[in-house]
Amino acid sequence: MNMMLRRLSRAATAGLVAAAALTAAAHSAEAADTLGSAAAGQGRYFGTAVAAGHLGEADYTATLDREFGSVTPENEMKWDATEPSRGTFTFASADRIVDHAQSRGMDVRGHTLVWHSQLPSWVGTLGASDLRTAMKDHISGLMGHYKGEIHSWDVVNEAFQDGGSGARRSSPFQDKLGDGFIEEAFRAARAADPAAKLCYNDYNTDGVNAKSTAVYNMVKDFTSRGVPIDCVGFQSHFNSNSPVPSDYRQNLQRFADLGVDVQITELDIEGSGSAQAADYTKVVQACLAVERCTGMTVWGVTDKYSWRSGGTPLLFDGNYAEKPAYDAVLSALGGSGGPGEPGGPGEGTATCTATYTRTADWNGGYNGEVTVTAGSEPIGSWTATVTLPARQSVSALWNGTAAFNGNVMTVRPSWNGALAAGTSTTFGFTVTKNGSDAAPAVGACTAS
Ligand code: G2I
Repeated sequence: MNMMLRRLSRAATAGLVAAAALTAAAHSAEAADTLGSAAAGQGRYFGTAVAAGHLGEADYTATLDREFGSVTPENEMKWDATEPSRGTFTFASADRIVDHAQSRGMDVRGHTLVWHSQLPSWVGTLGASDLRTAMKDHISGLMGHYKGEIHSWDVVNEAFQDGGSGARRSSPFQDKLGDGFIEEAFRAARAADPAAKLCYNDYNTDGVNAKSTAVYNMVKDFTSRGVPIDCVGFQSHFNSNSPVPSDYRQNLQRFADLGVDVQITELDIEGSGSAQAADYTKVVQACLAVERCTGMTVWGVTDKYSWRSGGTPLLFDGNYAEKPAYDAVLSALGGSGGPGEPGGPGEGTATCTATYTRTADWNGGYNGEVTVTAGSEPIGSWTATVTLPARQSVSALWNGTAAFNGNVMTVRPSWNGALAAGTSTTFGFTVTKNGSDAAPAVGACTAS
C-alpha cells in the first residue's frame, strides 16, 4: 500500500483502535484456557515479543494468535529499523506486526524510542543541538505513525548502568545532552501520542538494588515535578546468575506506590522442568499481587527463536509444545475456572447491569459514559450494547472495544473485564450529533 494512504488510514482509524487498547485477549469471554484469556480474567494483559520474520510460519502464528493478547515487536520498532538514515522512516516490518496484531484483536506495546543500542551510526555523529532535534524528530515520527495504536511505549530504555553506583549509562544522549535527555524524551512522547502510556524500561531493576533505586528516584522526581511518565517496565530476564529476586513484589509495589503502573516487559527465565515452572509462578504471582501491575510480556513465543535460545527460557519449546512453565503460568493466572468461567465462582449465574449518563455536551457532540456493575457474583467479562439515535456517530471510545452493526454498538471490556461482586467499571465514548441531540439507548448487559 502507498505509504501516504497507509498513514491516512492509520490516522482515520486511530480513534477506535485506541479504544481497543489493552484488550487483553480476543477470547476473553470464553473459557479461560489460554494465557491471554486467563490474564484478562485477572484484569491484566499477557503478551509476547514477536519477530516479523516468523509470522509466515504457521505454528508460530497459530500459537501467537491462540495464546497472547498483546505483542511487542522484538526489533522492528528500534531506531536502526525505523530511521536508518536521518528523516527517512521505514515502517514495513513494524507495520506487519501491528497489522497482524490488530486483525486478531491483540494490542501492541511500542519498543523502544530512545536507547543506546541498535542506534544507526549517524546518530552518534551529531552535535548536542542537532542530536536533541533528531531525538525529538524520531519520537514524533515513530509515535506519530502509530498514534492511537500503541497501548504503552518504552520511551527510554536502559539508561542506567549496572553495578552499585546508580549512575547513568554512557550513550550519545547521556554524554551530549546530560541527565535531562530522559525528561525531554518523555515530554516529546506525550506530545506525540497523548493516549499512549509512557514507560521507562530497564533490566536488573527487578529487585530492590542500587540500580532500581536510582530509577525509583528518577520516577519520584518526575512525578513530583509533573514530568509525564505513566509506567515502569521491568524486563525480567532471569537465569542462575540473575535469579527471580525474593523482593520482586516489594520492588514492583514501591514503584506502584509512586503513582505509576508497572509492567513486566521482557520476561524469560532460563531453565527447564519444575524449577523453571516454579520461577515463572513467582513472577506471575508477584504481578497479580500488585494492583498496578497491568500486564506481563514474555520475550518470545518459542525457545528456538529466543535471544537466549540455549537457555530454553520461554513457555513453548522448539516444537511449540507447552512446557511445565506454561502450565504453571496458566494456573497462576487462574487458568480455566476463573470467576464466571466453567468451574469457577459465578459459573452460569453471573449478571451485570449497565446505566448511561451524558458527561459532557457541546454544539456538535457529547460524551456518554456507561457504568457496568457486576451482580451478586464476580464476573470475568461483560458485554453491553448502546443503540445510537439516527444520524449520530461515535468518533472515539475508551475503556472498551466496540463492534458496530448499523447504529448498534456492542462494547466489550478492554482491560476492565473482571469485576468483583457488586463493583463497577465505566466505558466512555464521544458522539458526533449530526443535528440530533437525542439520547442513546443502553441495552441489556450480559456477563460471563
Ligand atoms: O537483549 C535482550 C533484550 C534486552 N532489552 C531490550 C531488548 O530490545 C533486547 O532484545 C534483544 C532482541 O531480543 C534481539 O533479537 O535485542 C537484541 C539486540 O540488542 C536483538 O538481537 C539482535 C541481534 O544482535 C542482531 O544481530 C540481529 O540482526 O537481533 C537482530 C535482529 O534479528
